[in-house]
Amino acid sequence: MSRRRTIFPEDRLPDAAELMARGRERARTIQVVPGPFLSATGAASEAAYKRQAVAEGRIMQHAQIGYRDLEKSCRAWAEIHASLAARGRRVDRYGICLDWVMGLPRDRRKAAPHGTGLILERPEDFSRLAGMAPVAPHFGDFIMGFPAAVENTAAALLAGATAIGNLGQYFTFRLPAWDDDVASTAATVEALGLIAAQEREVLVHSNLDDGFAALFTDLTSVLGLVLIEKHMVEDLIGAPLSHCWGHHFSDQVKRLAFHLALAEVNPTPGTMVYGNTISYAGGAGENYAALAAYLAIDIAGQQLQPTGHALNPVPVTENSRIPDIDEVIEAQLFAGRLIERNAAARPLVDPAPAEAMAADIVAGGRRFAAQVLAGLQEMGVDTANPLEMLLALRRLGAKRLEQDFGAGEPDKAAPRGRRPLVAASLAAEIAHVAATRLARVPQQARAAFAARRPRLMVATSDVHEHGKLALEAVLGELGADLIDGGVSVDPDDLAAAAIAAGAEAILVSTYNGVALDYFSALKAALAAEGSTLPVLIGGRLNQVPVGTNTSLPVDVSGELAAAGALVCGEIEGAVDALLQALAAKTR
Ligand code: B12
Repeated sequence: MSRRRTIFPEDRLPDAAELMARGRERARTIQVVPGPFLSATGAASEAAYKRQAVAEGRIMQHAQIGYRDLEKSCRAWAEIHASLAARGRRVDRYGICLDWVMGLPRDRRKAAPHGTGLILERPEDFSRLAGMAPVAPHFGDFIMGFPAAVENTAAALLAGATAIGNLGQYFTFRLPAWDDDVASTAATVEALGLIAAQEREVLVHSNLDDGFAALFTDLTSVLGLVLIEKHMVEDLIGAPLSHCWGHHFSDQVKRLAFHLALAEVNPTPGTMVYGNTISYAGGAGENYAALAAYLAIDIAGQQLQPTGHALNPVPVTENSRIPDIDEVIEAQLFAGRLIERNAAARPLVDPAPAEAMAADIVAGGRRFAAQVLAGLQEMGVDTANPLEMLLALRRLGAKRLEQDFGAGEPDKAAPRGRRPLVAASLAAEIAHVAATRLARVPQQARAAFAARRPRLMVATSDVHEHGKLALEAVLGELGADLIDGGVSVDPDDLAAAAIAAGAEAILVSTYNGVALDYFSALKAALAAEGSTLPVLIGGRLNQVPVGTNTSLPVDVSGELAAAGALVCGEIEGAVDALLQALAAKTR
């Protein structure tokens, strides 16, 4: 088989030029319709507004909202703006947290398992939401990168959005029961064509952490991807590309260094720098410390090298549930005050260590990008064709891209077979979680587990993979025979794979607020094959109750246990649960 065939087994792929032309054709009738934000500010686009704020030396703020209930989301849109204005502060932009079913074609949404986010049923709903206050509407999650990319992008433009995404999600997100990545890619290329043909400047937004940044072990790979995305979106399609990043950037020097590196390679104004959400692991007080720690760096970053990124103060409740409106307001007030209080601290910041690291990130990033492009060409991928480029990157995935093209020197002991030039913080953080959890497993249980050596399949129901990685590290250390069940796996596929692989139990890590539906479907699929394999489940075990539209999902641990799941709050809980379940099976 030719090397091209290993990536593209299809005889024919959709024609990228035709798709872009179709997007351009749509732009004859679909152009940005200014809403309250553009009208009130008089800016031609959010990019222009950002450039103006940079010129004034003003640091902008971003809030993330999107409750299942549209009425509540509209209320949030108006209330957050009004509360801040009443205190003399400003929220510049809102990111809308849409539900994952929004990525599916409209007629497939009802039947798919719903998460916890907002569902905008009709194009008018986009405009209604954006009409609630003069704040820049940023439609990111589940707009682009999915089969519904064209209809969603059109609705966002008509609602006055001039920053639309989220290209990062294209690379890693899989929608439930949707395997047609060619259709998703074709729709994305057409939507990008529609954006490129807008009369106003419309930023294509890409959240790097939603994509491969959550999985790369080297920050040079992340920056290399920025360069490759720019090649695809700006050079090949002709739309301006804006980057967001931050969830996984916990190390403060690396956070500042990445900011400086990104500024060097992408002069297009950034959408927002995301909060360091993975540092939220405690209660409100502890999370406020995490919030202050990353905001201080992001403020220093904007003082040293303004990029137009709005700061994103994540409410301190976000690790336990979706934050409520008053909690979003509190976090915004906190950020506004911190920006003010830190204004005079600029001379105290010595950027030298971050600048040196930024130079390494840029140099390594350029090497990674060049190696990826050369490697793809060698495989027979047309690197001047945006559809082939997108699809090849998605299909190769983060692990292979880094293994084959990473900028670091080969090193068999390193996770991707290469020593990272500037190691991403995440691997160390997952190793820390695993070590802490492992230390809590009693000696007796360790011995029993090692002697039993159970064959276990570990999988996730959605994109959240860190719980799975930590779980695998602990169970592997304890001597389990692990089988990778995959990420974002549909329950029927997981049941079939576990039975085929001879697994003795299945461990599911789930976060998207689908725990009960997922477990029920998995149990039914196992039963249909006559299997009673034990299923352990952990992560965020909540769900929006059926028949309600509540914006705060409720805990379903009790229902899960009653339905027969082995519910695990923490990793160490899995050890005893497994030993007992397997002993009961043997009896
Ligand atoms: C990192 C993160 C992401 C990353 C994931 C990157 C990746 N590739 O893994 C990114 C940025 C991509 C992301 C995306 C989204 N996310 Co997110 N994300 C998080 C975050 C910050 C951390 C979760 C995590 O990995 N923790 C690290 C693990 C190791 O720790 P832990 O969760 O405490 O887990 C412990 C135990 O639970 C146990 N465990 C976990 N699983 C299992 C399983 C078993 C069997 C056992 C025994 C134990 C076990 O292990 C750990 C140690 O003991 C949380 C908020 C938070 N701070 O917790 C939100 C959060 C989970 N995300 C959320 C949402 C809504 C989303 C999106 C849908 C947002 C959107 N609209 O786009 C998308 C998902 C899209 C999709 N296709 O699925 C929500 C879920 C809401 C809910 N259910 O109520 C949360 C809670 C944030 C929030 N408050 O809104 N996210």
